[in-house]
Amino acid sequence: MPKQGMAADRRSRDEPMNSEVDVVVVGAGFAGLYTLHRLRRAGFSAVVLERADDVGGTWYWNRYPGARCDIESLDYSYSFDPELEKEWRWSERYATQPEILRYLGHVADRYDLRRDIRFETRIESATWDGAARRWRIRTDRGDEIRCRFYVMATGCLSVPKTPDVPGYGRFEGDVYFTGRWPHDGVDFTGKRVAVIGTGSSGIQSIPLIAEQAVQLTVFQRTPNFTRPAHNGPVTSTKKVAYERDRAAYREAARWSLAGVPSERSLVRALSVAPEERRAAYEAGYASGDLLAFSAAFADVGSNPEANETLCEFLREKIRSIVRDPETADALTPKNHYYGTKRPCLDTNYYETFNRPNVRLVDVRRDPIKTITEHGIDTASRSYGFDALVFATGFDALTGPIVAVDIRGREGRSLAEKWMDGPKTYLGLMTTGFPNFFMITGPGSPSVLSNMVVSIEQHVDWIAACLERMRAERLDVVEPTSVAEAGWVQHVNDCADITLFPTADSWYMGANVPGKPRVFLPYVGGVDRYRKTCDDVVRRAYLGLAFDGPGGARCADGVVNRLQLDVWTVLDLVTEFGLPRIETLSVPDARATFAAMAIGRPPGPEVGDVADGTLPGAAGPIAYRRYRPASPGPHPIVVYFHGGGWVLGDLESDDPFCRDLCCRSDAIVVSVEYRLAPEARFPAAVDDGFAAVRWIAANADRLGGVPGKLALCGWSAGGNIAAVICQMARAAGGPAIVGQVLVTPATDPDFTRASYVENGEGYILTTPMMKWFWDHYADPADRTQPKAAPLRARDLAGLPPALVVTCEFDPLRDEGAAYAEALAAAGVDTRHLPCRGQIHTSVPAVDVILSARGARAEIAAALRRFLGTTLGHAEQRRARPAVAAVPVGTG
Ligand code: NA7
Repeated sequence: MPKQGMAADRRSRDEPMNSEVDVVVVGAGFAGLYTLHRLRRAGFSAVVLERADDVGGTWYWNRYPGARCDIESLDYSYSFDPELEKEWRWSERYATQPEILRYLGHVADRYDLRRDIRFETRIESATWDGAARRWRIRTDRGDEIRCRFYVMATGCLSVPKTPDVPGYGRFEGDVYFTGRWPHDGVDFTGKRVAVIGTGSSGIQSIPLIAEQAVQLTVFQRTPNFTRPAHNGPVTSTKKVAYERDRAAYREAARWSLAGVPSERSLVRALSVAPEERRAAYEAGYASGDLLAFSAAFADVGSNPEANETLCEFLREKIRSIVRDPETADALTPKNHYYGTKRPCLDTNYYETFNRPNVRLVDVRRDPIKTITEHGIDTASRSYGFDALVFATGFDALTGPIVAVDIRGREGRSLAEKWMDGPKTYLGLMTTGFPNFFMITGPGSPSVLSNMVVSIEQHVDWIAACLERMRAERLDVVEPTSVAEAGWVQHVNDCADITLFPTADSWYMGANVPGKPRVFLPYVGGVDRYRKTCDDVVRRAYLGLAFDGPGGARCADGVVNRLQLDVWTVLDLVTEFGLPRIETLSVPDARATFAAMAIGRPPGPEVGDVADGTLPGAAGPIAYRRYRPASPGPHPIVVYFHGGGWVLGDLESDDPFCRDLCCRSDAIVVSVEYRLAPEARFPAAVDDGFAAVRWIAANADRLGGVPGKLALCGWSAGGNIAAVICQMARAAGGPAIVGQVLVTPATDPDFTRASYVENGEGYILTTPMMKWFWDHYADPADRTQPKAAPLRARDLAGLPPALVVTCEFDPLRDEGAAYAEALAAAGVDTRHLPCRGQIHTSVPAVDVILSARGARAEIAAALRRFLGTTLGHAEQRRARPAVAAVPVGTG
């Protein structure tokens, strides 16, 4: 085995401990120290088991040259005690590892924590004893400790990955690991040194090693995005903001995106002029703030094109610093989006490659064949070294937890349960493992946040839960499988609207061979996560089953069923305080409806767009034709906009029409039917039917293929499309090859469950829907199939249908009922229920990214109806859009 530069292995003289405590905590870093303090304060007995011979956790082990935090120290420190805040002064903006370690030592002393920490003790197994309702903890020193609660405070990046480099172990010179650095330092003077790995640890240590070594060779597999930290004294703006009102500053951090006070940006990088974008990037670059780019624009974490503008900006910076063009090129990240691998802050990283004693080996071009006794052989040559430094990273998030043999109910192993990826409730607990908690576990913001803020939040939540259990005489708590499955789904849904899953990163478990590819942290943000945890408590500890002398209780259910981007939109609507449509005059309602579209993403480019008029039922009506960029002729989709028969025009669903046109590779003709109350029922459907007849008869003129015509409509437009299909059937034409009804109004029965469950809070409300019907049709007319297509006596012989419904839509159940009725009548029907979506989700192109899948399904259905193949434009539109997500932190 390689020689490891480790601290002397001091053994304490304590005898094995056989005792019982309320809580065993594993790890004495930021998380373990605060857990111990908080639990003691709450009157619980606790012992902390720590492998090292002192406190510090990650800051105990990672002593490599240049090791610093890259969240500002003022933020990266405890907030639980104002007195502690007052007495500690950070000497730098980004403190070095020794200073952070001193801070943690100070905290341990100040709160007299060491007396309950058992150092140099490795936990070997933790087994739940169901009969005794206790965990049995065994250590490598022969301790057997029984406890009611077991808390893993083991950090997210504490198990170094065994380097997967051929020949590992052969080298006879000095071998170092950034994550296990010798306590008395290393002097590389006169040495030929190799560093393998260019993540944060490599990037921080390389400039300092280069200053000592006679020659430094950096073996790089993936170039990372890094930029200058501009370290120095704590910035005056930060200091002023903090000193003005410390409590308010800390509270702002707790309710921020990433655990550092900042606003969520609503501006899209692609919506501003290139100069404005560049100015924002320059400011972010100059700030030395890791989070500056996520704070600048809302879409860099989710839209590839937006992200690319930032990548290119940063690539330019690299080219401007590194003198040798070949080295500059090799150092330039090209295979991942900014933020999808942990971005870094550095001091003189790129400048280091201008030094004559530093060279870069790009192992993707010249792979490492093997480590040898004296150096490294690549495919093209042999390198001789005196020392090797592995900066090859960690088995992140899950590694430290499954490193312990944890056995829950019926002896089930946690490692086995997590074989295909971690399954947790809130990243705090896991089903089948009662009274077991993780601090910043997988499925919580953890590594995407300022860790200290997230640690405090978890510890406080756990302590409150234990206090409640004590008060109510409950002794066992465990998440239900429903709650856990719901949370796992939510974590994945959130990740799926970001660019994170596109990268081979440790966030995805991709750095450890054989590890399942699953996005590990929670990307919804610190603020939303905190709100979720608070909601769980408020809703009688939703999803947790309790048991004990005080009784058994469980409020089962899933927290956060809304999609993350829907949640964002609803928050914005609340924040803007939009008036209730049904309280307005019709002109004001129309003005409000139109104003809601201002500033939204425009939707994709199409081949061309032309406006015209066609004969409606009572005079000319306007239409807009969207033609794909591909060569025609194309089949035609006639589209009817939404707006409750009262609102809307050709502009209102313009982005959705573009999206439909691109994705289905069909001409989309959007039709402007007459609106109520000026033209009440049946004006809209009569206009629509007249339009469809005219379009069918004039397909050639529109660039279309005669006989290939489908209908699509959203909301009231879905109602119109459904009714027209019935009218065309009755009239014997024109031929309609398919209908796509997106959250359609099919029946004015306000007693359906979805009108009750979703009547308020999801943009379209039950009162608004009543207002629409009142303007549109007299009560006597509403039950006619021409107003309520669900009421038709016979639905047989209608065109094949796709009916889309959304979970949080008052119209959900009437849409589902129509799909069911169509299918029962023998119509080829597919019902697409959209989880976590609201009435307005599907047409919200590039805003509700989580509805992308539904939009793709709609296009697929249209292509199937129309007999077209996948358009090239559809392939291009892989992943657009807007979702404010943190792009990497502590
Ligand atoms: P990281 O960020 O996981 O970086 C590890 C680096 O080592 C990364 O560049 C890897 O390349 C590289 N690596 C790993 N295995 C190999 C092999 N076999 N061959 C060549 N290169 C390899 O860990 P860090 O310690 O730097 O940072 C961890 C976090 O700590 C950091 O993000 C902060 O949050 C604090 P790859 O990218 O996988 O191609």
